Amino acid sequence: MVPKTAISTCALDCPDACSVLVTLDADGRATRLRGNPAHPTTQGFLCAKVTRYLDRVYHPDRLLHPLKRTSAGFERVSWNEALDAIAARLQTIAAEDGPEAILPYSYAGTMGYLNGSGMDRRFFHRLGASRLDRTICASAGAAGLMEAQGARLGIDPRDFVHARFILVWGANILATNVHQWPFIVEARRQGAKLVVIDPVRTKTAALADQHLAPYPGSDLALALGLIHVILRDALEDQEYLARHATGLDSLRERAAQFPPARAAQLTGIPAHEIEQLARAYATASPAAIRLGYGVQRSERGGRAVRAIALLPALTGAWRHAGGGLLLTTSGAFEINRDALERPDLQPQPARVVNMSLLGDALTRLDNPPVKAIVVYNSNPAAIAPDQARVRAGFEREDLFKVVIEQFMTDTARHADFVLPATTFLEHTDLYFAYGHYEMQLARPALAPPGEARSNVEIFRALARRMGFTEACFADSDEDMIRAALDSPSPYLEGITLERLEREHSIRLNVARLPFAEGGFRAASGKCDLSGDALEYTPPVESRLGEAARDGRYPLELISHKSADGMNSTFGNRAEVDAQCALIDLHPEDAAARNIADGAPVEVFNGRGAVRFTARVNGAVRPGVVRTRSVRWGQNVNLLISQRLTDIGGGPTFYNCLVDVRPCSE
Ligand SMILES: Nc1nc2c(c(=O)[nH]1)N[C@H]1C(S)=C(S)[C@@H](COP(=O)(O)OP(=O)(O)OC[C@H]3O[C@@H](n4cnc5c(=O)[nH]c(N)nc54)[C@H](O)[C@@H]3O)O[C@H]1N2
Ligand SMILES: Nc1nc2c(c(=O)[nH]1)N[C@H]1C(S)=C(S)[C@@H](COP(=O)(O)OP(=O)(O)OC[C@H]3O[C@@H](n4cnc5c(=O)[nH]c(N)nc54)[C@H](O)[C@@H]3O)O[C@H]1N2
Ligand SMILES: [Mo]
Repeated sequence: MVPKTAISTCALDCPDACSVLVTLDADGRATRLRGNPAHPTTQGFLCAKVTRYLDRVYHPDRLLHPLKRTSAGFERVSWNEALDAIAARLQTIAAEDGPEAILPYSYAGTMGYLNGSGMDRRFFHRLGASRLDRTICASAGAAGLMEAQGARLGIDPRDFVHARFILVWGANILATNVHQWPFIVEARRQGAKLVVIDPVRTKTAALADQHLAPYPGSDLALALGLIHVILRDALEDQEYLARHATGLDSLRERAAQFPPARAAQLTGIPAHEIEQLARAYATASPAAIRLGYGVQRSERGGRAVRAIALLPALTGAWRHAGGGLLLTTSGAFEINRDALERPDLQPQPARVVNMSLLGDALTRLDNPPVKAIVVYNSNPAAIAPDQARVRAGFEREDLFKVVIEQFMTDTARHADFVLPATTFLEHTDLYFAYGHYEMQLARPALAPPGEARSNVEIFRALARRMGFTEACFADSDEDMIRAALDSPSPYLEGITLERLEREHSIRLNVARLPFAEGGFRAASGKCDLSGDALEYTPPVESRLGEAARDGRYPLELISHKSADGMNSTFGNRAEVDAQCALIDLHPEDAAARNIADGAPVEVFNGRGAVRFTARVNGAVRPGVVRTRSVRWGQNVNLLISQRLTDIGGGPTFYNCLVDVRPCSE
């Protein structure tokens, strides 16, 4: 018999949002995952971690039944018992402390709308729970991009083939966005030059024509240095600017303060290299910038993104196929959020809690204090900053904890009830993407294992037990998809459930050249160049910042993503864990501390100390150390502060001062 093939969509939090072909045997068991060759960006291949995703689906440690914590450990209970007990406890807390004492906590464990921001949102809105500001990843960059462009749109990833100059800025394409890489390879085959700006010599940086390594969090100064040279040498596109931009004079004033010599002192990149890069970028055409999220995980990150996003407007790069900038495509997915999430169900607008400040929320927040947390699509005990405080919160005996999970994560271990969740291969969902413009629908390819249920089913069932009688709590998956697609946005015109059932993946109606003729959506309708807000002072927690003055923690720590991991999702895999246990030091820093390659070390600052194995190599410059994130258990986030970004309320994972000392095995 010919094996059956199902079409699915990878739901991991990744720009590529791949279309996946699932081979099934006669018993309906999946035997293989492949990239869909018919999908315009997946192009027939998957990353290494998703190629092996079936190991996760069929892993012996998959959670298969609801569990309840008892003094003797976790005990298996029925769904009825678990849901009844959870509903009763939430009702009591809502009655005694007010519903804002209940906090939902979720991020992008799945990028599906239904399981990520569907029935769950309806449930918490109706309950009147605290609302979660989902800042942990991209909110600073989104705020910066919105200030500049007024829209979270960018170059179609496929159009990078047309570029003749590609600037990859704070992005590790080969680790976190591999489906972008073939388009860059093709452009280079046709003569394009590739420059990477990254404090770390990543694999992507090592393969570039040129690698510039600024000090962490100094990108705003670098961008202003580049703008200085472009304006000084009159390399701007005056015609484009006259028609599609405002605020040039104030940008000119700001950039005047950042001559290459000053930018060099602030960023650690030699002045002549700044001059050279500015000229190369501004005179090449088409010139593409692939901006990653690395830049915006720092104290000046939001405004750095804003300044970088001005470059293609300044040079008129947006006019050309393969010119412009890509940070995200997510702004094109203008679904009907109100219909999907139903904020109108709130009894009154509830308070908002910033997810990046979870440690404080669980240990310091008052009026009311958080008395219950319901976690799904996230592993905050591992991934949130200031881990000691987050853990102290989860260890509170008076905090009622519900965790919906596929595996027994750090967070799940703390739970009063653990509920088993399906994977993307086992439930229906509608998917957006942040690295391409395809909307996708995936139906279950596999039956759920054990008693696992989708988030949608779980919140539907909880709503029933709470006595929520609104019709939306009885919506089927199809009802919810139709509600989401029922949007006045021209981008979604003609995209229906029926078409998605047939085609699986449909490109939104976004122009291939989104800003060639203006089309910016900032308040002025133009690209906002004004430089007033683009003031640069070094991040507090950086080598030139206030926190470095006493010299106690002289090293800047970056904890970017691991190629084989997905934040903490694969933290149960030994090889991912082993990678995240390494810390790279420059030979000078290692020698000064008597640290040999392979030695056990402690990385520490005022927030705590974490053990790693030292790697002494050329991955970083002196003064910078690097680890990959995020492993389970005590990890790098113990060292990270809860300080927020300049705009967008994001975390500052990549502005972190530490020192390193040898330790015994
Ligand atoms: N394999 C894999 N893929 C993933 C993920 C994963 O964990 N593993 N995570 C997914 C998620 S949640 C996201 S948000 C995306 C993010 O994907 P990326 O945008 O690639 O994000 P990061 O790995 O955070 O950072 C990218 C690069 O920025 C660099 N960087 C750090 N600080 C600075 C700085 O101050 N300036 C500059 N110029 N560069 C800096 C880092 O060294 C890193 O190489 O990837 C997604 N894809
Ligand atoms: N030091 C440091 N910390 C970081 C980062 C960093 O670069 N450095 N990156 C930050 C970034 S960019 C992000 S986005 C966050 C990510 O942090 P999280 O959003 O917590 O992401 P993951 O660690 O991947 O955890 C997702 C969890 O969701 C579960 N899951 C997946 N699908 C489903 C489902 O359908 N239902 C349910 N109930 N659960 C599901 C998975 O099993 C997994 O445990 O981490 C942040 N933390
Ligand atoms: Mo992220």
